Order: sequence, then C-alpha cells, then structure tokens
Amino acid sequence: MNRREFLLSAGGATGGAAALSAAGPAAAQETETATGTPGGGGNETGGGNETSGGNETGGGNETSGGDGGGGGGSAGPPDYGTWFSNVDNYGGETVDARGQSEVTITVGAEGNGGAFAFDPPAVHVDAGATLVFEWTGEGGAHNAVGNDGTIDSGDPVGEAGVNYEVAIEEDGIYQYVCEPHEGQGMKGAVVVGSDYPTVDTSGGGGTPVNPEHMGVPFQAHFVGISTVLAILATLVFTFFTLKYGESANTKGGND
Ligand SMILES: [Cu+2]
Repeated sequence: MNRREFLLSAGGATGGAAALSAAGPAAAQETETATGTPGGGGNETGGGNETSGGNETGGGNETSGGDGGGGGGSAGPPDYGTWFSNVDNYGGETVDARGQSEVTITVGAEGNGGAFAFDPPAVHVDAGATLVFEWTGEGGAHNAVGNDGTIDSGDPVGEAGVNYEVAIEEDGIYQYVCEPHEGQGMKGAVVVGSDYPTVDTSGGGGTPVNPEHMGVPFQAHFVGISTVLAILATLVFTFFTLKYGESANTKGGND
C-alpha cells in the first residue's frame, strides 16, 4: 500500500467514522424525538395543571378563613342562616329601604305555589321605620309572627288592607312567618339598622388567632424545646472536645 492508498483508505475510514458519528447523533436525536413524543404525552402532565384546580381547594381554605372571621365582619350581607331555604320568592336579594320612614310589605303576594308570599321577603330598614303590612286579600287568611314577639299581627285575617304596622327600634334581624302557610314557605325577614349578623365575604384576613387556641396541643412545643436543647448539647460537647479532647494527630500537647 502506498501513501496515497493509505491516505484514501484512512480518509475513507475517517469518513466512515464521521458517517457513523453523524448517524449516531441522528439516531440519538430520533430517539430523543421518539422520547419527545411520549414527552408530549407528558404534556398531559399539563393536565396536571388541573392540579391548579386544586388551588380552588385552597379556595376552600378561604371558606375556613371565613369561618374564622365570621364574628368580625361588618360589610357582608345579612346572615339569615337557612331561614330562606324553602322560600321560593326569595332570590338572595335584600331590598334596601333604608332612608324611608315607612316601608310596605305585601302580605299574600304571589309566590310559594299561590298567594303565599311576603313581598319583599327580605328588606333592610332604618331603626324606627314603620313597617306597613298590607294584605292583598288573596290566598286566604294570613298573619305575620316572629318568634321573639317583636313582629306579631295576631290571628290570621283574610281581608285586604293594612292590617298591621310595627316600628322596630332595636338593630338586628327579625324573622317572621305566616303561621297558616309557613309550610309553603311564607316567611320573611326584616333587617333593622346597622348592627346585625353578617355573612363574612372577605375570605380570610380575619382577626389573628392566638396560636394556643388553634388546636395545637401545648405538648407540641416540647418538640421544639427538645430540638433546641439537643443542638445546645451538641455545641457544648464539641466545644469541650476541641478544647480538652485528644487527637490522633497530636503528640501529647505542648510539653
Ligand atoms: Cu299566609
């Protein structure tokens, strides 16, 4: 073999090696591409973004925050509890009648499967405003009776007209029913003044809670105390070992 043939063959071998090495990464790339496709399936791990829907579970934390701050809220809507759960003509609205000295509530309005409704079912008035209960004459005999006696029109009556008036001086929420039609959902509520139970909508940020009242057993603090003591013991032991202890690398100290 002469030098030229050697160079040619060597070049061919080099070229072959280059081709191999070129094919190698290419194959590797195809492998990576093939891996990339399942990786695209891994984009369905992006379906794990629905784990961010789990953040709405964190919204559930806001619910618990709402529970914590329930007492302190002042700007939320009136808290009727479950009072209106069976009242068809209540749609979540409290009619704002503040600033009016007289507020009319219709008795025997359409609703709850007949003329079995108070209208508006929920109304907000100033303290001392006169509530004028006006009967439509429909739906039979009605009355308006609260469980604390503040609102009490007496026995049910059927005649149309203003059959009852009352002015409430004390702030609060006053719930009342029509006794003959309470079962149909003929119920109402009057919010008086500015001092009344509210639904806290702030979603957390309530009054800071004393950690000792958060349900953590006091014994849990001993875990932290023990940890600190253990660290201190280690530091003291290290100090005395370094200052007075012997080392395999020393030959009897300074003497
Ligand atoms: Cu009634």
